Amino acid sequence: MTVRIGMIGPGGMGRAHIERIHTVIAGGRVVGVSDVDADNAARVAEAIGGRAFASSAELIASDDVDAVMICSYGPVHEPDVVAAIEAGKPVFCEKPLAPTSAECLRIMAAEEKAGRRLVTVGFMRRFDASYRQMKAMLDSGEVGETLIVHNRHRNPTVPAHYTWDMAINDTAIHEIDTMRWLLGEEIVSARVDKPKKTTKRFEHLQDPLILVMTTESGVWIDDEIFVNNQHSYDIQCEAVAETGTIRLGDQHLVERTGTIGRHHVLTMDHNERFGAAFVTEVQEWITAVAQGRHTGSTSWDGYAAACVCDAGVKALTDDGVVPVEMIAKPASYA
Ligand code: ISE
Repeated sequence: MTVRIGMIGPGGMGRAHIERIHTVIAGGRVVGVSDVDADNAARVAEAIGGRAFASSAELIASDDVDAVMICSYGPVHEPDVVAAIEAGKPVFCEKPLAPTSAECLRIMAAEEKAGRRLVTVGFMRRFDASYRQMKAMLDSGEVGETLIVHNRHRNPTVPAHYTWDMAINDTAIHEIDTMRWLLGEEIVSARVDKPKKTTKRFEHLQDPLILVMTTESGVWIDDEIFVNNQHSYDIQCEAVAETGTIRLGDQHLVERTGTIGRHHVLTMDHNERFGAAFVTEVQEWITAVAQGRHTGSTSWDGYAAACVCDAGVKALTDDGVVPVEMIAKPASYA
C-alpha cells in the first residue's frame, strides 16, 4: 500500500520532507498540498504532479488523502490537527504541536473523543542515532543515575520574524522534548539566566540565554540557547551520571589536515545535522500508518513540552524559578 499524504504548509521544512518521501523513504507519496500562500501551493503541486487544494479543510476531507502532514507555522496548527483527528486520519504535525498548552489540551480532548492515537509530533531528535545510543547507554544503568545534563543549542542566525519567546517555544523545545524522552520523567521547573547579549543581531532577543530546568527526581538540566552565533548549527549534549559521563560525539563526518591545521566542516542547519533522523522519523511514521498503528511522540508529549515552554517563556520575563503546571497524564497516554 502507498500511503497518500496531504501536506499542509509546504514551506522549507515541508519541501525537505517531500524530497525525502519521494527519494529515500518507502511506502508514501505526497499527493496534494495546501498553503495560505496559494502560489506556493500551486508551484509545489506542479513539481510533485499532485493537487493544490484551496484550503487545509478541503485537503483533510479529501478521499484521496489517507494521512496528513502539517508543516505550517506553529500558531495555526491546532484547527488542522483537530480536523484531521475528526476525519479519523493519522496526522504528523511538525513541532510545536501548538505553542500553548491550552491548544494542546484541546487536541488531546479531540483524540480522546476519537478513541485512538492519531497524532505524531515531529520531535526528530528521538530518531537521531547518536541520541538513541546515548539513551540506550543511560537506560542500561552502566553509569548509574543521571544527575546533570548540559545542552548547547546554537544556530548561525535566525530570521527577523523570530520573536523573543521563540528561543523557548521554537528552539529550546527540542531539548525540552529530548530531556523528557532521554530521562523518562517530567520536567517540573524552569528558570532563565540572561547573560550579556550579543550585539550581532536583533535587539528584541535575549541571545544567548540559559534555560535551567529540573525534573521530578531532581536531575538538573541546563540548555544554552544561542541563535545568532554567526558560525554554525551546533548541538551538544552531555549527561553526567554517578559513575560516568556520556556525551554526543562531535558531529562532523570528515576532518581535513593541512599546513594551516586540522579542520572539519561545520553543519549549518537542522536539515544537515538531523537529515538522517528526519528520514528515520518519517519512514517509521509512514510504515506505522500503513500498518494501522501509532508511532513516535504523542499529543501528550506535545502537551508536556508546551507546559514546560509556558513556564520557560514566563521565566524569560519574570526572574526566578517558575513551576511547570501540567494535568495528570490521562490513562490513554500511559
Ligand atoms: C527551528 O524551528 C528548528 O526547529 C531548529 O532545529 C532550531 O535549531 C531553530 O532554532 C528553530 O528556529
